[in-house]
Amino acid sequence: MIPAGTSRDRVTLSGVRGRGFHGVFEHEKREGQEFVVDVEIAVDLAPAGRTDDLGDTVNYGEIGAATLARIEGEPFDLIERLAEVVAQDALRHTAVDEVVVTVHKPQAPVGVPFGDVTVRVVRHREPVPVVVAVGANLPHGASAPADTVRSALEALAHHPAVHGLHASGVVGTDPVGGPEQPRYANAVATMRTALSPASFLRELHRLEAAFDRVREVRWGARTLDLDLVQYGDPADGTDVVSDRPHLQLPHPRAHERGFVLAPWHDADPSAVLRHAGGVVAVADLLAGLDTSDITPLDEEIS
Ligand code: PH2
Ligand code: MG
Ligand code: MG
Repeated sequence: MIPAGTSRDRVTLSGVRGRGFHGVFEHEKREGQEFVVDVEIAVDLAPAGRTDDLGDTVNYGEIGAATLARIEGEPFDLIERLAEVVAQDALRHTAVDEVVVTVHKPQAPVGVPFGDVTVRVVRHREPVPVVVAVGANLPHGASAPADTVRSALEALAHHPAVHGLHASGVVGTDPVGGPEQPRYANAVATMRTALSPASFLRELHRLEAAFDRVREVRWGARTLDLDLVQYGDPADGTDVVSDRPHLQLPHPRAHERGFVLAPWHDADPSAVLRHAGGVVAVADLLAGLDTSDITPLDEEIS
């Protein structure tokens, strides 16, 4: 099944050709032959359409170089295997939700006159754990910040691309940084998603917009803030590290923020975070902080 939220936009690179040594027969491994590969990538193109920034999309030159390297690289018996590794390479890009790879082997030893032989694989991401920090310190309509935080957690839990959401309790916290502003309601939730980091972030921004979030003053008061703290699991090295300005992972300040670490520890006492070149326990980071401003605002939900 295609994960909900997967983009219908596409970047397609077709006819990447090179000489490779893939094949079951000894003469194929010895002499080689031509392989042609098409790569079709599902990636939300709206950000790049807006910013005109190559970093917001997938560079087709990079895809081409990686594909040719696979054609010319380690010989496989099967073109199924060649298609698989090209697809898995493409899925490593933070913007890619899904990829379709077609491998053509026009000179294959088929034994009859033929036009072309192809295999086509469709691959999407496997669900990974993600951590989201929720904050609010302005009323949204008649809703107090703590209720907005609860509604946002509820909406996230019901998002079709989100599975197994587990939320902390909501806490009251002193504002950190920015201008004079009211105290915050904060919470953290862990969940799983098969969306790419870029697509998941877009869904968070959509949810912020649904709560009339305006992006104005940095660190200023807001009706709702949803921050992607971590994507993937640092304990097994599957977490994504990114320093793109709009996709900083892990969140660059999470390690020093009580309003993130305290509710995160509440949601997942064994949580770990990649920090300062290593993997550290959230519990240990939290132990070094003054959290006297942090007060529970309700019982744990969900
Ligand atoms: N968010 C900020 C800046 N400062 N302080 C608290 N206590 N809670 C927040 O969620 C918060 C903040 C920027 O996102
Ligand atoms: Mg924030
Ligand atoms: Mg934010």
